[in-house]
Amino acid sequence: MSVRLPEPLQRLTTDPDAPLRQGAYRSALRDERVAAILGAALGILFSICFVTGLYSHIQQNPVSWLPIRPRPAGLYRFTQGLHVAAGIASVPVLIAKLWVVWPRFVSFPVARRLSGLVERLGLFPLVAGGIFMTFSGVANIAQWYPWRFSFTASHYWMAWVTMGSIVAHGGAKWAIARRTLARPSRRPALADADPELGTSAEDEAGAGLTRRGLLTTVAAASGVLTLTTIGQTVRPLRRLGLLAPRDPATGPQGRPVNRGAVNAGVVDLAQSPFYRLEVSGRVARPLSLDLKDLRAMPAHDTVLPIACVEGWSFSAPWSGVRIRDLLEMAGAERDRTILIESLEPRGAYRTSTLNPDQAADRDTLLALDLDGETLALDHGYPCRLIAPNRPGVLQTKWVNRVVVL
Ligand SMILES: Nc1nc2c(c(=O)[nH]1)N[C@H]1C(S)=C(S)[C@@H](COP(=O)(O)O)O[C@H]1N2
Ligand SMILES: [Mo]
Repeated sequence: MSVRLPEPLQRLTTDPDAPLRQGAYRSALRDERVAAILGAALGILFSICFVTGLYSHIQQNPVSWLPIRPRPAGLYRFTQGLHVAAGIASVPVLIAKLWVVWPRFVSFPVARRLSGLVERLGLFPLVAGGIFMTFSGVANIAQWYPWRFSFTASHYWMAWVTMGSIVAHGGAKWAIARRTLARPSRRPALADADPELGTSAEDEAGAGLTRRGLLTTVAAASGVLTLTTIGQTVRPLRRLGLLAPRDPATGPQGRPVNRGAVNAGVVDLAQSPFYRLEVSGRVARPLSLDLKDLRAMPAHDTVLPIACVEGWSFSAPWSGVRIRDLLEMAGAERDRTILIESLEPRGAYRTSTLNPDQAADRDTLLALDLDGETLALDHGYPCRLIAPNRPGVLQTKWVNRVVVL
């Protein structure tokens, strides 16, 4: 499309001082090649975040046409670790990319052609979306909520806006980026950048940061940020976890906790001698079991991860009663969704559901023990759900009811 803007609008958007202003932002590093490389890196990192983020979304908001399978058991731990690592790695890349292309946002004229104006307006959701996604994600893993709106809803919907803009922008820039990257790299010509300085060839050779230097710095910053954060999941990197909000070895029973029994308001109920686990709903024989009954049932051992959406995780040995044994004992109808309820009086985490495949899995347990000891109160005593390939937020603690829907 090549529609000229009407004359008055052109004049309005044309700044007589344009060359001067642009000169103020001149740097030999602000070139198309650097912009293309950083753009490609951001495109890849954001795509990884988008795909793994969608997976996390359907884990937490199940859809009937794409049921979550219980295997591989460690899949969610991997995808969510990758989500957070790629998001963190993208922070320095995004900052560098914005720095490189900044003069274009403030340049005049805003646009001579309608297509240019459309492209320029399209930068708004791209830039705002990129900044919002990384900022809200990083704030969330640091458990800092400087806003009133729901993190999950806004992070999810803005992901579509951002990804849509990335696809549109990538499409618009594809040809030019390919051409730029296909050309052999040459030293950025500082003399071109600011002719008034009359830079000589000698100055050029020793002039500040090179293009490679800039890209290496950005890559190193990404690497360091990522390494110092994934210590919250990758145990050998634990001691590097300077920026990790969670240490995988600190907490009751040497395991981290997000929300403990006090904050959840379950201290008394969980320790009450009147505690019962009820199995109800579409069952032939509703059950009401106390702790002794649960201990008398066949115990099953497994090693499974708790993988928080925030990216931290730990794998541990659990022992307890299989959900499928409980369902069989109660004479539950087959192929039903199972609701798991907590003693917790309120809050988003007090229930979760299991689809029929998940409920039937041999490793889907109401765990009574962690690391061979009775579950600590903060880890969900008297019993908690633990199931393969599942976000931590759905591993419901302090369970007192299993309902066959
Ligand atoms: N009832 C209840 N279950 C819950 C939670 C909660 O707040 N209430 N937190 C969930 C979250 S977000 C995570 S990551 C895991 C953490 O398990 P842990 O505290 O044993 O490490 O428990 C999950 N189960
Ligand atoms: Mo979590």
